[in-house]
Amino acid sequence: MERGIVLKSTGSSYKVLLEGGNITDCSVKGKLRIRELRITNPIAVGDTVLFEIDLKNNSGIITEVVDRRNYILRKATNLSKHSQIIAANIDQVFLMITIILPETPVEFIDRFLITAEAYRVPAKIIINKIDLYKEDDIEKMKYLEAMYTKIGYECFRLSLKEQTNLETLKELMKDKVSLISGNSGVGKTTLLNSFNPALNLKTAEISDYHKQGKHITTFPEMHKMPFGGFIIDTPGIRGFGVVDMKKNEIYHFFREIFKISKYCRFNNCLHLDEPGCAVRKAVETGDIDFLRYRSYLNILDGDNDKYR
Ligand SMILES: Nc1nc2c(ncn2[C@@H]2O[C@H](COP(=O)(O)OP(=O)(O)OP(=O)(O)O)[C@@H](O)[C@H]2O)c(=O)[nH]1
Ligand SMILES: [Mg+2]
Ligand SMILES: [Zn+2]
Repeated sequence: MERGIVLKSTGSSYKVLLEGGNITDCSVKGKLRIRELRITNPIAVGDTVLFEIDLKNNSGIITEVVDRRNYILRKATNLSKHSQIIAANIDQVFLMITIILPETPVEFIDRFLITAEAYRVPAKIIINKIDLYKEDDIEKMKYLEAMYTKIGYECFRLSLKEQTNLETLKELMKDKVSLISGNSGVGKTTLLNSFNPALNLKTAEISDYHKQGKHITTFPEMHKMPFGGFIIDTPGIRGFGVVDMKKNEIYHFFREIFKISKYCRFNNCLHLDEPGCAVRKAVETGDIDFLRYRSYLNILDGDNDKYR
């Protein structure tokens, strides 16, 4: 029996890294015991698997997925009851955003952050393409930076074009398993290529017309870094379907809202227009940023499709 880590999954075949450093293609024979029925992919990138070598085909047959330390899920589609594991056994997630080309909506950021919060995976924000920003964009960047830093999410400015702050990020990712997520075209794959030019992964200019990325990366894939650690590059997503959160649970994952909610008069307060709501009061005084509150309201509203 061999043991390895799944680097990539394309549905029926898996690229597995063995402890010695070799890479083997594996498949699954028959049915794996699936613990969670509503998950579309029983084996995900980052999973540790046990497999038998099939000498005939020089490939492996996965027989078991070792218990996960953690994982991060997103909904397959809004209406679907099924979820997809984006990756398993991760130390931290980085959300890469850009102020322009493309513009990352605040609600998109918040959907991602509450998901990370729900799965208890530390999240940090990378603001890329700072070389492109004019005065207005810089103002906007500073606003978001202040807003997220205040509630405890570290933000890092980056320009992959000018290679600014690359070393800081490298230090953060060294010897860890990091996942990078974000809209298509923000520069996720470019970051991996900057860290390891030998990877030579495919990237593309964003479209002139739509000012959006072209969904160049199509499957999540984990890459070993020359400085130690792994980075999981993911396909750009337009939106982030928040998985199965109950209405009265959503605010638990907005850190600053949760903190203040204990001062609400009613303990079943949803912070809409209930009397004695401390959250609404904090929004009025500016202690809670209106943009965050607006994200909360939209997510509560269940409008998952808007940012998909
Ligand atoms: N000006 C500028 N362009 C950048 C920077 N980083 C990346 N780009 C460009 O942005 C475009 C998109 O980069 P990708 O790395 O393909 O983006 P991605 O996030 O992997 O996109 P998907 O795979 O579609 O999700 C490429 O043309 C990059 O050269 C940067 O810091 N500044
Ligand atoms: Mg990419
Ligand atoms: Zn309230």
